[in-house]
Amino acid sequence: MSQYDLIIRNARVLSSDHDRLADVAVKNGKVTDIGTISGDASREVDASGLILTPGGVDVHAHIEQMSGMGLMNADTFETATRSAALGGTTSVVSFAPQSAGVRLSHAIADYHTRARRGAYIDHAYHIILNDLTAAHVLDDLRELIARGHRSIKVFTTYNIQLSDRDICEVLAIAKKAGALVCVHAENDGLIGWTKDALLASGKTRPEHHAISHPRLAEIEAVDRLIRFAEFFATPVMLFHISTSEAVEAIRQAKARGVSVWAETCPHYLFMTSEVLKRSGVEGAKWMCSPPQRTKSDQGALWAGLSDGTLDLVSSDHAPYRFDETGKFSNGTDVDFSKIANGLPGLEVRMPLMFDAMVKERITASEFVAWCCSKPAKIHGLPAKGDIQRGFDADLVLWNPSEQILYGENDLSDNVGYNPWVGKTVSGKPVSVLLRGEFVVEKGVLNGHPGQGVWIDRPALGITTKATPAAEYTEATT
Ligand code: DUC
Ligand code: ZN
Ligand code: ZN
Repeated sequence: MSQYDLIIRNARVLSSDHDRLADVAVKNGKVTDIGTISGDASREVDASGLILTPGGVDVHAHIEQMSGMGLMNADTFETATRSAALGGTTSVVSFAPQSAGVRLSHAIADYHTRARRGAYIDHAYHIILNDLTAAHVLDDLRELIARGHRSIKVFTTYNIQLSDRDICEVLAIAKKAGALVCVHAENDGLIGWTKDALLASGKTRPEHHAISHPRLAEIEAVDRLIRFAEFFATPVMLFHISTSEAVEAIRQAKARGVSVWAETCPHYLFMTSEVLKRSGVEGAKWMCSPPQRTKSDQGALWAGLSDGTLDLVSSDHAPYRFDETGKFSNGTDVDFSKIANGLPGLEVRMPLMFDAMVKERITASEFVAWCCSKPAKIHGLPAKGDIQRGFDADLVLWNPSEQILYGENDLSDNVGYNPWVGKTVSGKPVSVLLRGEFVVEKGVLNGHPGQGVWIDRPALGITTKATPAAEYTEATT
């Protein structure tokens, strides 16, 4: 019998702590050895000229989820995760939203059934809360956190927002139970007022969507959530940061020790709001919230990633077809506020960032940190996001000399358009392994729906740090 199941030989191996030519051995789905390996394996792959990275960890993707407008998105677990796998992502955290009349525990059970049937890659869920008065909601929440669902998502806008009072409640519970609270942080009042003013003056096109989400809406809500994180001394993850001012607020918060994490997304790093100005309603393809901003914001986002102010890059995959089932479910002749928000990103996030590495805009260790190891660490995915002994053998073999020219409709999700059409990236994920099995081999999908498993995410350690909030909780308990 062979010593290993698989040895990948002569690859340039990138991990959180090394960049070197090496062999990687896999046994029982785990990385067991890295270096010059003399043992034998049932299968050996010569990876000369290729780059081996950890499988991508995308901790922000909407899959089989109802939008704030009550619209089911276009992807199932099968279509979303096959697309993710083909783009070099092997773990995804999507959302299990609370919905009226359904217990949270049932919502999670329903997602388990769907994902178990369809997912090509490993997965977990953030629990979205929108009504703390629903029966059993807080008991279910505590129970679910204890059972390995250790993150919560709340909104400050989007028709499903919680009040500040309720966000405080969630933060207090999360702190005690060991969960990470993730936030879509934009000020609802500012957005609502601006949107109404634009519509009243006849500014109804997709490009006006960008103006309807003033940068101050993000700045105000980010500032507020930072103060809340400080008050409760519990970690907060700020999703999809888009403005330079928010980056600066997070930088200052981190400098004074606030436990705040932050992500940004490829569509803020590589696009500006100019994309919304295409003729007719074409711009709707790129509409998302917050919207793309300016070149100068892009610079601030890259600088924020480089100095550790921003922690990671997620896709915010939000799939809506460019037709009456998706973007135009309210009709094509409608104002921007009635067009579904979001663009697909699961398949392109890793190649876009890999390309930035090949072009030396970012380093190899930054690529691994932002796309793989930090998302896994911050969101508590054990044994994911790195190439280390004992870690899951979730691996991607890239050919850095191959290029991808994105076309109109060449992604494997169910969205029907590619928002990156016309862009060429250097580096192709030729083979992708999930726990040692080839999900993608030589560019061809080789896995099967249901191959992915749920990732148990143990609760965060409970902090003993003294906090402003403790004064009150101790007095009342
Ligand atoms: N913004 C989000 O916050 N979620 C999904 C889509 C979008 O544009
Ligand atoms: Zn959001
Ligand atoms: Zn989102």
